[in-house]
Amino acid sequence: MSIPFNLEKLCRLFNIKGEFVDYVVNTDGLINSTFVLTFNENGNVKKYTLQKVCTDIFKDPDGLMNNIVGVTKHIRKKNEEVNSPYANRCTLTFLPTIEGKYYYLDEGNACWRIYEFVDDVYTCNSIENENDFYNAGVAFGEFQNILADYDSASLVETIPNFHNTVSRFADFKKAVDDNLSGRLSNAEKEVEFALAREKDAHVLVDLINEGKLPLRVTHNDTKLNNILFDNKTNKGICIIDLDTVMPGLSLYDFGDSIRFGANTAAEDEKDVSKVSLSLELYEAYVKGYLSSAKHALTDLEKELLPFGAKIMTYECGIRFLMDYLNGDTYFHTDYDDHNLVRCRTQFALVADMENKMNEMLEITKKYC
Ligand code: GN1
Ligand code: MG
Repeated sequence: MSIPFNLEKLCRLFNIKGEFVDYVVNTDGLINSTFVLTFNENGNVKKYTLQKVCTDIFKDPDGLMNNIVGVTKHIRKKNEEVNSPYANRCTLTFLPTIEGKYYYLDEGNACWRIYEFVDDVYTCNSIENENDFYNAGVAFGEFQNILADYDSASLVETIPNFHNTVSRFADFKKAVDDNLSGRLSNAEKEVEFALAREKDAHVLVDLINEGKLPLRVTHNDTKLNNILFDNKTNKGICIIDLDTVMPGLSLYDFGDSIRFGANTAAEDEKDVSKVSLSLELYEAYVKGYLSSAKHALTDLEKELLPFGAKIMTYECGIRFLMDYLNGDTYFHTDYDDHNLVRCRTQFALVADMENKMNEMLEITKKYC
């Protein structure tokens, strides 16, 4: 990746002192650009994470950073109140600029921010054992629980209609009609799969409109690699990637975790025969998630958790497919059919979840 700006100069605007040592690029996310920078501050090695926020997608950096600063302060305060051993690493700590803002807009209108690097933690891109996924469930359940008393109406929607599956479906249909990339003929089976499930896209949106499901403060991008696990205890201690924290459904957060983490294959596995929902992993996550979140959730939310997993996987599949049809303008891609490959894994997982829905419901009931 070429470095579009003098990184060191940028850090000085956030009041970082010390001698700049080096940086590495972190390539985990599909949207923002992330760098880890090392400084030598009076003989101490100090690391910071610098991010360039993608303002094509996050159009209101001010609102976004207000959301994040409010929510991270709340999480820290709650951890301090209970003397959590992880209180100093329980959330991200953003640095203000010399002017007192939590981001900096450069000459090209790119938005930069810096947070303290969290030490003694690791991240996972896939699950090696059930206990790690149980810990992931506890961590996202705790995130939900801790934010249950935070007013979701005080947050801006950083991406409007982000998980509104009715509007996602309409955008998807438009992408099929427009066929901007001319690739529609490569994706006929996938388009048919998506169209056949239009009814599903309405279920949660209708329940919100009928006042039956509450909007909460949710993360909305609960991929496994958005949790920092403690090196010593393996507990998930800090939730990162907070750009999509906004009002949403608990089901979105639960569902997206299952979509990503309980899949027996990677999100972009080319061999779809490797894709399936691991019921063992599903159970490990539900058990962990409900152990920390169950008192914050309504009966209807708990009942709908398996459907949440299916609908989030479906939504992600239509987003990848839509981007493929639009000519790869949203997600970073590494090769020509990358978005189509990702769509196929998501739809294979949806199909497997449909077959396993009864088992998912039974498992969920055990921990409600
Ligand atoms: C994007 O950038 P990353 O990897 O955290 C996307 C998520 C998708 C995910 C699929 C803002 O997340 O919604 O589920 O890719 N984030 C945004 O891997 O669109
Ligand atoms: Mg993200």
